[in-house]
Amino acid sequence: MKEQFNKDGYIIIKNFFNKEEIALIYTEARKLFAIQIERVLGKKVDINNKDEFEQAMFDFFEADFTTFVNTGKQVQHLISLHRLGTDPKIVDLLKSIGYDFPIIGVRPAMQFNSRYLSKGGSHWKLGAHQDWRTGQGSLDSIVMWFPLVDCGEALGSLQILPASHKDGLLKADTSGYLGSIQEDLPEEQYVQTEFEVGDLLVFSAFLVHRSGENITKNIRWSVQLRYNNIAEGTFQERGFPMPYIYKPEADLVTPNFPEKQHLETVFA
Ligand SMILES: O=C(O)CCC(=O)C(=O)O
Repeated sequence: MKEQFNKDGYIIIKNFFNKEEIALIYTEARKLFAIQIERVLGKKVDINNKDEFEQAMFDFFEADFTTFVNTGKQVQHLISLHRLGTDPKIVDLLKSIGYDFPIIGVRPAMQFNSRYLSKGGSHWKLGAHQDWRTGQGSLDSIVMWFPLVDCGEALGSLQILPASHKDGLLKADTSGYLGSIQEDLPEEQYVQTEFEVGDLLVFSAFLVHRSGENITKNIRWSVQLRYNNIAEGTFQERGFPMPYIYKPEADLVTPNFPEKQHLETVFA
């Protein structure tokens, strides 16, 4: 496995996760959205009726963008998602690819990609990029990507350039998530990935990859987990850089809230 990973810069492991553990994350994410869909749109949605639920997601996005974004942020904090990211199976996998001392690179990220969940049409899919530019961790930084639903070309599954991890850090237009590579890339060498629920893609943070084109009316639900190797020499020498910024709002998000009586009710 390590040999293939080092050569190609990625591996796809079929049935790595139990379908049930993935289903739990997917269910909890939809439940969070369903709570706010009911509050904002005034209607109960069946999270298992895919088309009805996803249409309600689009309506919610249009009706109250701020709450939609906040709900999307809460979803990133699901305990089921974080538990999966620290599963011993993942640690063993990292060790089998050569990590002596794995550490979490950044919080897990869940995406729900659809052109109907995008303002201005740009950030529902990412152009060709290398994740190392955002993470800046160990040279053997690893990204794990998996969908919460069966996912192939039509749903815009990830496209990767095999062995591009050895090309170094390529020039990109910004260092942010939307930064895309400005150097010529061999279009014909992209590999279109395909997954069933439970499958896992593991790739080097230097591997060039991009979102596919979701041509369906459905949402592409996916997760990314990122790890660094504390034992990697240049990471230690550079003083363990941490370029992700995580900070609270300076002001109260809900002005004049709470009042004393709210707390009396909570702690009655
Ligand atoms: O899931 C996607 O379409 C893109 C995710 C990705 O490439 C990333 O966040 O690095």
